Amino acid sequence: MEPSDIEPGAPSGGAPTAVDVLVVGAGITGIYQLYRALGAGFSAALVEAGDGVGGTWYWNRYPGARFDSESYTYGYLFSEELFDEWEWQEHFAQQPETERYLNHVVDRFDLRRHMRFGATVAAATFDESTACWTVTLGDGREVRARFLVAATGVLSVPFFPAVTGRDDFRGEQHHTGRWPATPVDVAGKRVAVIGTGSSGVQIIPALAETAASLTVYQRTANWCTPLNNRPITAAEQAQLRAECASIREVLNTSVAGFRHEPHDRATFEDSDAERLAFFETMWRSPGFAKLSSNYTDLLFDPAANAEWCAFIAAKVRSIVTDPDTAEQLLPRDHRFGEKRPPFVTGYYETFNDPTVDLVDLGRTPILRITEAGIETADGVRELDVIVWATGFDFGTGALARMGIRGRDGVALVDHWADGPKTFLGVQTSGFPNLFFPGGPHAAAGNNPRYNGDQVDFVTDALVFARDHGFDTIEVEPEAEERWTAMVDRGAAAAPFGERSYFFGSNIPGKPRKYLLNSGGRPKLFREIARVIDTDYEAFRLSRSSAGAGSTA
Ligand code: NA7
Repeated sequence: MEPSDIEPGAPSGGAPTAVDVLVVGAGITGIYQLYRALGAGFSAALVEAGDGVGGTWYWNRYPGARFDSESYTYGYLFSEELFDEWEWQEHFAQQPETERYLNHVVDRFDLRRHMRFGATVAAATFDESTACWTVTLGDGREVRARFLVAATGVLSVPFFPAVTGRDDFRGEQHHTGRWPATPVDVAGKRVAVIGTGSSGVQIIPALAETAASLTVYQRTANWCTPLNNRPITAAEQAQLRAECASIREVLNTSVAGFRHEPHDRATFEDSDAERLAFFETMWRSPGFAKLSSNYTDLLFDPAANAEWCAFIAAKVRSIVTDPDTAEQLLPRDHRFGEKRPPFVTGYYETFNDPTVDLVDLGRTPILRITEAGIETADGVRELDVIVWATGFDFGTGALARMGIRGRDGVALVDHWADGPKTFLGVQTSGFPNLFFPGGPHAAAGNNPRYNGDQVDFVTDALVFARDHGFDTIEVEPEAEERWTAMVDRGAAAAPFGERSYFFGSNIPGKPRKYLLNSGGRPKLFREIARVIDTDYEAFRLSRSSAGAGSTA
């Protein structure tokens, strides 16, 4: 096989390039997959649509963007030296720090020379006679790869609602998921934010600091609780280093990929006073601890959930001085945890700023975007900047846009017309040698931990195929049906409701199918162990007529 000649900024055109493993996407999953593939002795290359490293942490560079998983639980665990040498500045790092970290990883492990930026996949076709993928890039250049690993992420295709007149607006408009690299200066400007999901509630306080006015267009309120971020002290840095091995052990085995201790009591086992004190502790706890360390019945007993929601509502009413605004900021349509809960810093306080207004789209829906601003039944609000914090085509969005065709020319979008079908969230039948770690049916918790598990599995599978002289590896339809049925069955019991984007419900026309792994990480571990114990029984391994080992 030929080594990769893909270099950053390489000119377009030229002879096809051949590699064993082509990774798509330079996000946290793709970087790790490239590292593992090279480490396992494959020739490998990575193509990335953006002009730099980071994936989610490249595109979502909006003011206020930051982790809501603890920095040291989100970063890589594969190298103790890396863990030791990188000092996260905050418990929940801001986007620029994460982007710096990922660039550091790429350079430290000498991965950049295998990457090509500004390279969008336009089509990917499996050639049955050679058992190779031909990947056509946006500039027409082709790459042939034995194995194609789409590490394209679940939150990488921004969603714009079909609002009339979006192109008529004369001011600036940006989606949070495609924020420009050149800073957007909102000082003294009239700004609108549409959407109050995790991205909206992060950007709103940040923009309010300098904008002349900020209008928040909210369709549905969310149960927001404090992130409780703070700098990591020198003593904490030392402790993190000292505990590296145990942190890794906890994260590599924990159900959701977090370090938070689960609680051991149910809501009504405590007296009212004890419960109030516990909720105060939860309110002051970091990020997702409010889910993972809360009462054991929080997500399963509606009465228990209502207690926590009443506590949050009382907090919101105590923070937001205008009672009408406070009521509008309280969800009426879902319980805590039924949608992915956002974690905030100064969000509710922002609405006490006289330059910030909340527009309840339930009362006054957006009629259209005009040249001057946003029109509702109350008239046109003139604006200089519109921010679309309206989410993503979750789970399948990127895979559906890559023009993927497998055996017999079948398109992935047709195979998945009724929703994704996968085994382990890494492969689908009829698409040999295609893997998508970090895609649909993958995570249900701290993403890099699940995605890392999947990358490790994919790498092991590639090594197994190579070492046994096979050049094609393809999941059996029965295994795919079993895993997909498990996901669908578990979806009924999942805490997330059907209005959550985890069911695709935010995208008009998208099948309402559960897009996470409802079996959680333990199920993933069990199935991976079974695959390995049975010498990959769930997969069909074969040799192409052209013979194993040749991609050229
Ligand atoms: P989300 O969580 O999908 O939030 C999107 C927001 O946009 C949400 O408030 C939506 O309201 C709102 N939205 C969507 N369509 C419309 C229309 N047509 N009109 C008005 N408002 C609309 O995306 P985020 O980017 O905030 O977060 C995605 C993930 O990124 C997050 O979970 C983290 O993992 C990081 P709705 O609630 O649907 O009424």
